[in-house]
This record gives sequence, structure tokens and C-alpha cells, in this order.
Amino acid sequence: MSDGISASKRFQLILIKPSHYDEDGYVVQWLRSTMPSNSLAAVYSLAKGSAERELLGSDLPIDVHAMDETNTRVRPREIARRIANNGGLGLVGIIGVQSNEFPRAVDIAWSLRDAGVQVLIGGFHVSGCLAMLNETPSDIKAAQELGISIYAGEAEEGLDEVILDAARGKLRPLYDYMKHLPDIGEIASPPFLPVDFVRRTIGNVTSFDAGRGCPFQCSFCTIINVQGRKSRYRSPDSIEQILRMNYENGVNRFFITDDNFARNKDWEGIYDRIIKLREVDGMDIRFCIQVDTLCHKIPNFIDKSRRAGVTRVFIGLENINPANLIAAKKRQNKITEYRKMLLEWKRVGIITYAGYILGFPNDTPESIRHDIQIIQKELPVDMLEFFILTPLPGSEDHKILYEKGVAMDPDMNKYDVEHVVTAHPKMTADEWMGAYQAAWGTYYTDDHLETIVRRAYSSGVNIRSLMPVLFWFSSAVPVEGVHPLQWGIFRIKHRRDRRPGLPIEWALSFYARYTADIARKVLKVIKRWRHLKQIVLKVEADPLAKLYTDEALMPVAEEDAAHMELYTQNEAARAAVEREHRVTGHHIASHRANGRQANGHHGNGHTASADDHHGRDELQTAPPVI
Ligand code: B12
Ligand code: SF4
Repeated sequence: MSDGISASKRFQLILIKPSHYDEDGYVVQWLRSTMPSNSLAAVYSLAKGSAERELLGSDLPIDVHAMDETNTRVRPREIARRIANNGGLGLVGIIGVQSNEFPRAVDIAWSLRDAGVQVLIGGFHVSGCLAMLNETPSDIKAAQELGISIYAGEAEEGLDEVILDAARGKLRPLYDYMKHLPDIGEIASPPFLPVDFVRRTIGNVTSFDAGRGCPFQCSFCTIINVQGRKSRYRSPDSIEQILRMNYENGVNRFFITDDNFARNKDWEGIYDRIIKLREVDGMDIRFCIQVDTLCHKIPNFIDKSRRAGVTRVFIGLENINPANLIAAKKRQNKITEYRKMLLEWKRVGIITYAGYILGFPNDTPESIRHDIQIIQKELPVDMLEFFILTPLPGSEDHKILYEKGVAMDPDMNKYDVEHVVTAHPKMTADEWMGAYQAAWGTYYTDDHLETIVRRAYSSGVNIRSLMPVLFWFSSAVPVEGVHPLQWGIFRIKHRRDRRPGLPIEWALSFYARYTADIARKVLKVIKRWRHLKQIVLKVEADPLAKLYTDEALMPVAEEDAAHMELYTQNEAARAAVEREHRVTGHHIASHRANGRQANGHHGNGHTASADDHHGRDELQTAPPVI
């Protein structure tokens, strides 16, 4: 960011999406980060809208600048200078701050406050805490005492007020917009980031939220308490506007950030518009979405996903032990539906990722390992990603522990779902952490990588497109020691950007270690990539590979449920299956009579609907993944 000296006054609005600190206290930063932040896109676009409307009058123009610390170094002194050079009026908004980013956000904010700059922090940490707790937690209070303002809630209706207050130099300590959730149907400035932002991330992918809110009630979830349980959604016109703005700039891959797009009340209207853009207007646009495990029951959802250009789907599987799912109030997750749902996605050639949470009350290191082995054998999911069950501020779990005074790690930097922050009834902290670290290796064995590729190939999934994502998810932890969602290309470390309280290292030892680290990681990456490539080439060269099948790919109608561990692993699983029999009135194994037989399709035991006609031949023409 240049200092941009101006003769007349210009209000400087600088938006920063912060990162967080690694184990050594250095800021996690990459040459190319995972994807552009939608939180930043949403606030940036609204701010640009305020600037275009000349909110502060024609004699005080607003300049909006944005930066994402996961790929750009934040230099507080440069920011302070820019504001001073433009007449001294400005505001720094620290955007979309998650709990794990709050300490870093406060450190950035504090150095800006020290230079006399007005700063406001918003995002899930502050919104979640204010939504759920009866008192303001000490870290937020401490920030306020440093003169840092707090914004809770969504920016769509409150940003103008903030800018007006900041222009008068009268920012309030707290803006609480939690009580009213804005309608986002027809926002004049929907989320958008200029193309240079997308270029600083991997691939040609950007993100936007088509809707907010989820009707379910999982106890570890923060979303429902911040964004609500009612579905609010952007209109198809608004979605088209977002897609066209990006497409015109050469960006045609999108991550729709809705936590559960299947419960977006207007998913079909949105899909129909996207299908029109693809099939009539010829726009080559592709999507990655997040859904729940019952999405396959929504008529047309999966087939329309394919037509709308969805190539990848994230599914909140979370666990295969029904006792754990009940403990987490995740009653909508039924193990008896998992295979049907995953086979449905396979049927249309869409790559699946499932989230799996470790540390529910009944988990032990042994049960976790065993559960992963069951998944490998019996569930046709491609990528599995692991998270440590964490009482994230904003969740019911956090509220309960907080109110009961149960010990939780006070360092918010650790609330990145990769650290143990509270006690577990059956595992020590070390055992729990060990089980998390081991989980990646247990799932992504050489044998299982080959099985995933073989299953995908025989199901019509483009394995050349699967390869990079499989590489990403199987390698992030062993190579870099970070979760795949946080990984990036080429780790950047600035010696002086270290967490306050930790010493600034000697240049020689810092750079020697940094270089050795990079060299070690590059070698690992090359080795792993080559290995995966060999698997892909081997499968492609195998004349029988298209005929590959196994227990996981077996149509539900043909499965031998009585012998599947998924359904028999423990008392809770057997009870869940029994309950399902009572409700549906027929036995899982007896689906055989109703389901489609092996005919080149992966049947799912559903009565075929009018739309249910896509077979393998069509899959060959399915678009490749993002
Ligand atoms: C997309 C996404 C990601 C993406 C991109 C990040 C992004 N922000 O776009 C990626 C994949 C990188 C990611 C990663 C992670 N994520 Co994430 N992510 C999301 C998700 C699904 C959507 C974010 C979003 O776009 N929301 C919509 C926007 C518009 O809402 P918003 O961020 O709240 O912003 C609005 C308001 O808060 C307000 N606002 C925000 N900031 C500011 C600032 C000012 C000044 C003002 C005025 C207003 C304002 O205005 C905005 C517009 O209304 C959310 C869940 C969710 N529904 O939000 C989880 C979520 C934010 N992620 C979460 C977590 C835990 C993570 C990870 C730690 C998990 C992991 N190991 O992968 C990592 C860590 C990332 C890191 N530190 O590097 C948690 C955070 C919970 C918490 N208490 O902190 C959430 C809430 C999901 C959950 N499990 O509960 N994530
Ligand atoms: S399904 Fe996902 S978004 Fe909905 S309440 Fe559960 S965890 Fe939250």
C-alpha cells in the first residue's frame, strides 16, 4: 500500500482481514493463501457503496483499501502515515475476526491506536460472545480499554453509521447490531473483491454468501447464534450480479460460503438462474458448496447441483457414532443415510469432502482410529478432514462451559479447531491431540489414497481434478502442520512480526531455520505429489479400472447391512438402525427389493424420480471439477 499523499482531505477506510499466530508466535502468512475472504468481500463492497454514494459529502471523498493478512503483510505505521497524509481522517476496520484471530487483531489494532488511528473490530468472535454470554468477556473488555471499538452483528445496515461517527472522530466503544438481522435479498453492493485479490490466492476461485442462517441446532455451532436459524438469502438477480461482476474480470470459480446451502430457502431459484447462465448464456462457472447429510432427500437438489456446475461439496458428517451425534444435538445426522447421500453425489460425479470432529464424549484414541477405518471401508467419501471439538465462542457448548466455570484455555489464538482447549471425559489432552494428529495418517494411507482414486475413476469423477485436492487435504498436516483450510503456497515469515511477549530472534538463526524449513517442505511436497501422480497413472493405465467396485460403492439396495460395521459397531449404532426400521417400516437390508439393481448406475435405494436418470454415460460429459 503506497502512502498516497493528497492535497485535499480524503477519508481513508482501511479494511484488514487478520491472520493468527503459529506455534512459534509468527503470523501465519502465505505467498498465495487458500481463498479470498467473503467477510472482507462483503464489507469492502458495502464500503465502496458508501464511497460511491458520497456518504461524507462531495468535499470528503472516501478511499477504501482492503488487505488480507494471510497473503499480505500488514504495516501499521504505513497505514497511520497514509491517513495522516490525507488529512488525518480515517478508520481501520478489522474484518471477519474469528476467535483464533482475535489476539492478532488486537495486536494490530493496538499498534494503530498507539499511532492515533481509530480502529473497529468486527466478526464472529465479538458477535458470538455478545450473542451468547451475559457479560462481555475479558479479552473484549481489555480491547475496549485500549480504545479499540467493537462491532457486533452484520455490516449491511450499520456500516454507514460507523463511517459517519469515525469522520467526526467520535467512534463509540460498541456498535451492537445483533438484535436485528438484515435482509440481504437485494443489497445494492453484494460481496465483491477486485481481481488482484483473487490473484493472491490459489486458483481462480472467489467466495460469496448466497444466504445466511441454518435451521438445525448443533451444540458446537456458532453460526445459528450469530446469523440466526431463519434462512435469509440473496435474490437470484443479486447472485447473477455477483457472478457477472467476477466473470467479467476472468474469475469463474466460486465457493458459496453458506454453511448449509441445502437449507437456503431459495436454493432452487438460485440454481435455476445459474443453470440459465451456464446453459443458455454459455458462462463456464463452477461452484463448491457446503451441505448437510440429508440434502439428498430434497427433490432435485443433487441433480440440479450438477447442472448448476457444482463440482465439489463439503458435508458436515461430523461423526459415525450416533451417541456422539445425539450428545452434540446433531440429530439430523443419521448414519443410515450417510451411504445413500454419498452415493448420490458419486452418481453425478461430484467430489465430496466430509468434516469429521474428534473429541465427542464417547471418543477415545482407539474408537477414533476404528471409526476412521470403518469410514475407509464402507463410506464412499473422497476427502475426510478432521477437527478437534472446540467450544468456539458463540456456540452453546462454549456458553455452557463458560457459565459453569469449566476451565477453557484463555488463549483465543488456540481456538482454531486444531488445539485442545478444554478437558475431555475419556482422554487426556495429550491423548486427544495425539488422536487428532494421527487421524490424518490413519485416513490418508497409500492404500487408501489409491482406493479413493479408484472409486472416483469408476464413478466417473475426473481424477485429474481430484488429484490436486486430494494432495492438498492429505498433505497439509504432514507437510506444514496446519489444517488444509489454512494452508497456502509458500510460507512467508517476517522475523519482526512475532507475537508480543516473544523475543525477536537473531537474524542468522531465524533465516537459517526458515530456509531449512522451506527446503524440507519442498522436498516433502515433491515426494508426495509424485507418489499421488503414480497412483493416478496406475489407475488410468488399468483396463479394468472402470469396473472397480467395493463395499463402499455397493448400492444401498444390495448392501449386507447386518455385517456392515457402520451399522453394528456399537450399541448406539444398532439402536439407531433399529429406530430407523421402526420409523420407515422396513429393514435396511430389505431395501434390496425396492432399489435399482446394479445396472451401471449407483443406485441409492430411492424410488427413482422423474429427474433421476443420469447414468454413467452422462457422467463422462460432466464438467471437470474446479
Ligand atoms: C468461508 C469461511 C472460511 C473460509 C474463508 C474465511 C472467510 N471469512 O471468508 C476459510 C476456508 C479460509 C475458513 C477458514 C477457517 N475458519 Co471459517 N468460516 C467460513 C464461513 C463458512 C463463512 C464466512 C463468511 O463469509 N460469512 C459471511 C460473512 C458476511 O459474515 P461475517 O464474517 O460474520 O461478516 C459480517 C459481520 O460479522 C460484519 N463484520 C465482520 N467484520 C466486520 C468488521 C467491521 C469493521 C464491521 C463494521 C463489520 C464487520 O459484517 C459482515 C457482513 O455482514 C464461516 C461461517 C459463517 N457463516 O460465517 C466460518 C467460520 C468463520 N470459520 C470458523 C473457523 C473456526 C475457521 C478455521 C479456524 C477452521 C479451520 N481449521 O479450518 C479456519 C481458520 C482460518 C484462519 N484463521 O486462517 C468459525 C469461527 C468461529 C469463531 N468463534 O471464531 C466459523 C464461524 C464457522 C464455525 N465453525 O463456527 N473459513
Ligand atoms: S448443520 Fe452446520 S450450520 Fe447448521 S447448525 Fe449444524 S453445524 Fe451449524
